[in-house]
Amino acid sequence: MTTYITTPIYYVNAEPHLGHAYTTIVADTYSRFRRLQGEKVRFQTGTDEHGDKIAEAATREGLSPKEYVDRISSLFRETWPLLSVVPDNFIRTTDGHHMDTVQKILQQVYDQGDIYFDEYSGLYCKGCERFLTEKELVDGKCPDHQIEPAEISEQNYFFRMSRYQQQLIDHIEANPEFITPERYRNEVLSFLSEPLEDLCISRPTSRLTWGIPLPFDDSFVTYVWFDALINYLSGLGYPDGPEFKSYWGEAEHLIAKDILKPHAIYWPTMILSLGLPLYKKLHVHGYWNMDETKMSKSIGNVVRPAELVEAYGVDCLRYFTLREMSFGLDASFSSEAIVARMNSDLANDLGNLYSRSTAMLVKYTGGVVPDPAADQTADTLLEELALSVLTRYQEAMEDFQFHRALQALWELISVANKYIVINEPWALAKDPVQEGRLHAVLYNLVEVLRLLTLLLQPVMPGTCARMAIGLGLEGESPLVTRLESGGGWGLLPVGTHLQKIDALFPRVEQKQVKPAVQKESGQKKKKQKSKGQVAVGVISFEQFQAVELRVAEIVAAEPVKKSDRLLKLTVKAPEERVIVAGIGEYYRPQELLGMLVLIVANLEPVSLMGVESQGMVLAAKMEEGGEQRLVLSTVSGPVTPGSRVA
Ligand code: ME8
Repeated sequence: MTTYITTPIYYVNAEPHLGHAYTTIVADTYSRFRRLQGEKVRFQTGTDEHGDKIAEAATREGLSPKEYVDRISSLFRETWPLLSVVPDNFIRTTDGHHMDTVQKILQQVYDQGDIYFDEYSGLYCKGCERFLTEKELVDGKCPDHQIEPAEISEQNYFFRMSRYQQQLIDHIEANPEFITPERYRNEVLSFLSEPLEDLCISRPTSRLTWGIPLPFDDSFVTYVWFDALINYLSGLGYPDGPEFKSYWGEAEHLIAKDILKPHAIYWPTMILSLGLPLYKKLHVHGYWNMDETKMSKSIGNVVRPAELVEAYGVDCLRYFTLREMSFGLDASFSSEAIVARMNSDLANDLGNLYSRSTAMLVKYTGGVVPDPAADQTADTLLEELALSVLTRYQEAMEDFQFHRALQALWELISVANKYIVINEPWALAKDPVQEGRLHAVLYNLVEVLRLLTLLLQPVMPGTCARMAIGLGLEGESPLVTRLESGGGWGLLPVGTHLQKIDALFPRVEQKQVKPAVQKESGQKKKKQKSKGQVAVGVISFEQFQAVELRVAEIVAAEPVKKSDRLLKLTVKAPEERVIVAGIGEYYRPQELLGMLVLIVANLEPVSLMGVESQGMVLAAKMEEGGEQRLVLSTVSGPVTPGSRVA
């Protein structure tokens, strides 16, 4: 089996933003998923570098078009590794072989009589780089660019698109999966229910020189869409390249709804004119919006992928975009939304399942995967669910329903977390008679983790590589890289040694600091009755910045009278102050001396058991075997007390 997946080639009139990142992450995820299924995959992206808009952008920057396109194209190319996106081919429409292919195709279509010369006047939208019909306008303006199109009258070359209209309708009707989701298929069929006009495919060089000259008339350059769409063929070495032969029949294009018409109408009619088989599928997604408005470079309301990766980490960003957007519909971006998903789905659900399960294995079996065979309990809950999730996940991924695939995996995560609570491994561990049962419970948990490592790999490759190491499997192990060998139950070998890895989602823990801090402050505590629960909420960056964290050296420590829990610490940060900390059950005063800890330095003082506390010490709260523990957060390395923590 083979897959050829493409993204649009992006215009280089502006830098990449989240919209471009999303499409490209989807294509990368899909190609990784197909590889998981053992398929041969080719994933292509690239940049679209000719046309009015690019020439204008270059002029604005005071650069030649070539200098300008080289610069922006490399910004796109350099963005993809930051997003763990690994294309097999990055095509540029200024590549020599692409330009040759466009000219060859133009000549072929011209020779067979599908291109003719004519006078034309129409409404031209610079933003879309095409003539619009009256029907497409809203209040006289292009709905996508909010500008009135210009009335242009000139002689040009036309492609006989109308000749292929019926053939295209027949194909769409006979192949319900050709354009998905269905609403876009219906939109295209509705558009095709009216007679199709021919497509103007040239621009006179008097108006535009930044394009590929028509091979049969060099006073014209090729219309940018006719040039750009051909990238899907030229990138395969059409017509003679071996890649063309292996991949063209499997082509799946991925776009947003803004460029539906060029892909669902211009392109298939061009392919039919060339006498080639049509592409297999067109997958159409909606827009990322900011406050209800499409994120777009012309409006300027964009968020940059590199900044998002810096703030949230690459795998969190990939997970968020795929989980948050229902493929085909619009979605809204906000930092609140991404932090909420990180806190609940990643840190709480997945992160906790991983850390609790592996910690219990370390504690009860020395980190060695135990043999579940001795257990006689009829306990097929996790196994049955895992196998049903596996099927649902595969179907959803094949259908580009990434949010559904992830929902299915999170159902398994949620049930596995409950399985821990129901089976209480810490209680089983206290009873030697229950050893077989304990081993079965622990085995089931790490087997769920292995399956998750396999299935999440297309979405969060970096995290899954670490999860695989933690499970004692090599990154390339067929148990976590191939559905054929790993997509079953009970496959993790007994006796595998787990390895220690850092927390899966450390950034999220950082963001949880604030609510946890509030809870310990003494004032908030009265309101929060539920003991032992970490409050998880969303805070703004400003709120986070308002918290002054400092390194402090503990210079004295003693118990607070009449309290087992509270210790009175004298710290230097750099001035001396007293902080009362609820760590008496976990630390003896003398072992704290000289320790460099982290404190919140700007809390309002509170009185605890008659002692005034000027701040708070940070500690990690752990739950193990139903017991709670606090571990002070310390600093290693030469740090001066009082240094601020950024
Ligand atoms: O149209 N939400 O290039 P382009 C989701 N060069 N996706 C978005 C988005 C948003 N707000 N904004 C952009 C072109 N995209 C042509 C394509 S292909 C032969 C030529 C993504 O730079 C989405 O994939 O305007 C959309 O289709 C594409 O960027 C448009 O990129």
